[in-house]
Amino acid sequence: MASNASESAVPAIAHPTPGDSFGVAANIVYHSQFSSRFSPFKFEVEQAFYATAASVKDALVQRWNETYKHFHEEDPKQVYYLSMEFLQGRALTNAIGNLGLSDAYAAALTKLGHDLENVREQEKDAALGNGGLGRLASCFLDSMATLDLPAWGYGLRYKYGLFKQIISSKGQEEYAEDWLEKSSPWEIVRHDVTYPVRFFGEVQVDSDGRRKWIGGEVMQALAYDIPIPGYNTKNTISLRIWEARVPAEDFDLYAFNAGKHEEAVQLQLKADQICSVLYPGDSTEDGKLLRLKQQYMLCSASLQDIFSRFKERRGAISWDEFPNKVAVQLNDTHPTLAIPELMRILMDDEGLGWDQAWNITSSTIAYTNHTVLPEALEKWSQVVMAKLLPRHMEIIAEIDKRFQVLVARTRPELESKLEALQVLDNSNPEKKLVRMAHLCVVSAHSVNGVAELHSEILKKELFSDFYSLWPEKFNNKTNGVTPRRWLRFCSPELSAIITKWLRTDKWVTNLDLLSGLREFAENKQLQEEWNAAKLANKVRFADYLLKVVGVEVNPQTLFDIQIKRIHEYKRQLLNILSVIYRYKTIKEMSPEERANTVPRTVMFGGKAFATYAQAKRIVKLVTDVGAVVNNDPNVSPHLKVVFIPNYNVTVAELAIPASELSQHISTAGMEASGTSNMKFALNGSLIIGTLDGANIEIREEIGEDNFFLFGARADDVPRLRKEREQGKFVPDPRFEEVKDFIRSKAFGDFDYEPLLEALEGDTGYGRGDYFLVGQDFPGYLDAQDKVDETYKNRAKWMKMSILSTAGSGKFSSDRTISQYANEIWQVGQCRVP
Ligand code: 4GP
Repeated sequence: MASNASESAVPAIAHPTPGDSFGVAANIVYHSQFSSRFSPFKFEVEQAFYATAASVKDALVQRWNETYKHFHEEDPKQVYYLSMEFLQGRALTNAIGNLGLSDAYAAALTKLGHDLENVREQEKDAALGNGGLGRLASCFLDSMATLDLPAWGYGLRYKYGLFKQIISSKGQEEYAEDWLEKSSPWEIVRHDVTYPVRFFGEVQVDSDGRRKWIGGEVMQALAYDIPIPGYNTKNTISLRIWEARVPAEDFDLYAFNAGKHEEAVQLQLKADQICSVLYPGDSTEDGKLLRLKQQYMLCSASLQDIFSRFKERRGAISWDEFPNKVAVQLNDTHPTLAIPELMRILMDDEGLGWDQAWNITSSTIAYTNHTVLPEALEKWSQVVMAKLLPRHMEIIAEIDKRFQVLVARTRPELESKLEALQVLDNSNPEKKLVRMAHLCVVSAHSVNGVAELHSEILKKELFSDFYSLWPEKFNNKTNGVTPRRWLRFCSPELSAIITKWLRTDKWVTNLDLLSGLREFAENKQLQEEWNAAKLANKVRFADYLLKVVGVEVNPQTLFDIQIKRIHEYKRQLLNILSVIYRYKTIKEMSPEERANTVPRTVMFGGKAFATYAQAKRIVKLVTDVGAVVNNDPNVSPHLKVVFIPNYNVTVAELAIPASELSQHISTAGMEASGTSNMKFALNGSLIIGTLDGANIEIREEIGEDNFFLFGARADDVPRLRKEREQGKFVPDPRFEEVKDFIRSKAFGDFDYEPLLEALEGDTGYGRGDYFLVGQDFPGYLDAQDKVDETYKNRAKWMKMSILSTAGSGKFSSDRTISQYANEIWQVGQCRVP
């Protein structure tokens, strides 16, 4: 019988859909019985979480299907965001918040004998990221969905993420973080979406001269989709993460049955390694190879997916249409292999010539730089690359060759610098390298930095000669953060106050409206409400610290927080040295003088990269100082020092709303942007900081009177470093005093000498205190004094706090993403009706 369209269409399923709290409760109960993996006789909090998540997922999947159906029908240009990291955190609060179902879910759970607060605690953070770049990617997904952009995120599905940080008497220890232990309730495994991914092998030339990459090791990439709902819209997009695996036909059953068990599962083991951890150690050759495999897995699978979608929508393909339908954004250099991979597919698989393939590739690809730190600018060995990806190495070499020709032809005056500019670094014949950032800059149509200062540094320093070649490629996109997660949901009390005073909740999607708070900044009533909300957030965070970290902190003290990756340039060391100075000062005070100080709780959180010894020493110093200070009965009522272990998105969601002062104190010119500075300011936390990254723009927006500024300017840093090297620097006596105090073993006998020496001698970067801690120390202490003075004047502090929030409108990722969409991607809205 001939089938017609209506017979073959998928029938609509009558699901218990969440609407009112009764419907929601019924849906949760349904999932607790039919789709949860716990005993049906119990309905404990963990089961309640999984059933709730499954119920929310119903709503998400429905919207998600409608969204991609709509995209398919409308066929707009789509953007693909490729990133090795997505630091998603928990999803439940955000999902029900964006769906507008928070109240319905809270009420439904109450009916079922549970409490939404406790239920959400059950969720593990999806920690598929390391730091700012990964969290930015997650904020961007939220904004892309909210702005109704036809978009996809692409990443890898690491089994263990980065690592779990445990603080012991040895300092930081790393353990595998098993976020998938009980599986993630949000993922949809897509057995219908798999692609082969090849490694090694060789390049063969056909009789017609076409090059073909064959042989080697072929694995399979399997897609998992995580739905990303927009706020106040049906649009729900996807974060598609790939898992490497081996199809059954590659399992060597003969070898296995012949007793060669290990041999039979070799390929599976290799596949498992690819998706084990984010940033596996790369000090060994194997480690390097593994990282490159991860990067290629991401690029190859994602591009095949993009091609398959492009082809599906276009019968007779005009390849020149490709850039009108596809925009690919590379989140830093980790997905750079997308460039030669796109060239390879277009030339070898689709038969295009070099010029056509190159035009398509460069009009499609855009690159964001997130750091100027030399050690983070990836360089790969040409030998390793040629072995693992022989065809890609050929293409990269050809790109390099053509780049040299172009420079010789158009800019002969640059020829003396050519070696330093080339994609291939052949300066050391023993160690020839590929400069991934140069490959991006040469190939992409857009290169952007993430804050104004950083983008200027890219143009004037890091990529200055490229800038002179292609000024039109370079642009700035100051970062932003999603106001949903970072204010509306993490601080409901403050949000309610904002909505009340602005008489609208439209600020949640139009953050500029926050400026309306300015006129009330001195209003006593608002100040009182503001203060009460901040205090409630402090109490909530203090409860968490007691429960999870086991430290008691007093919510009446000034909450001073520095949370970010531990790095010398971020200068947690400067912070802790000033804390030590404060400790000494308080210790030497009379009881009357002590009573007059502003009591503070100084909190640190962040992970030190597993192989970064100096950063780990900083963690150890903070915890050692905490142990002494917190146990000193004379000082601890006035000063406490807390290291919050295993800093992650969930901790940030508690810490940021509770913070009154936050530290963004990097050496000027080194922090590309920073995004936690934006989250803190948005939540009314005052900033103590340097003129670095986005601090500069934040200060402009909230007003310089509302920012505790100190430190050298980026322009002065090179001269100051030179003077430091030449021995012209005279340290402040207080700086010397603090170092001597550590050397006196006041904080135990751990060997801090390498840390202290780096403030004087060789840091490994060059001679002497490269991060200018000594230089900025006195100015920092002065700024801290100003903080104390200001805090004593509550009305003034509250006014500054309100003005910080009021001035944060610019730092919404909605603004950032609109700029990417209009100025780089040329992608417009596509809203599900
Ligand atoms: C970070 C930068 O360090 C930070 O300043 C910036 O805000 C963030 O990217 C997002 O743009 N870089 C990284 C990294 O996370 O791994 O390079």
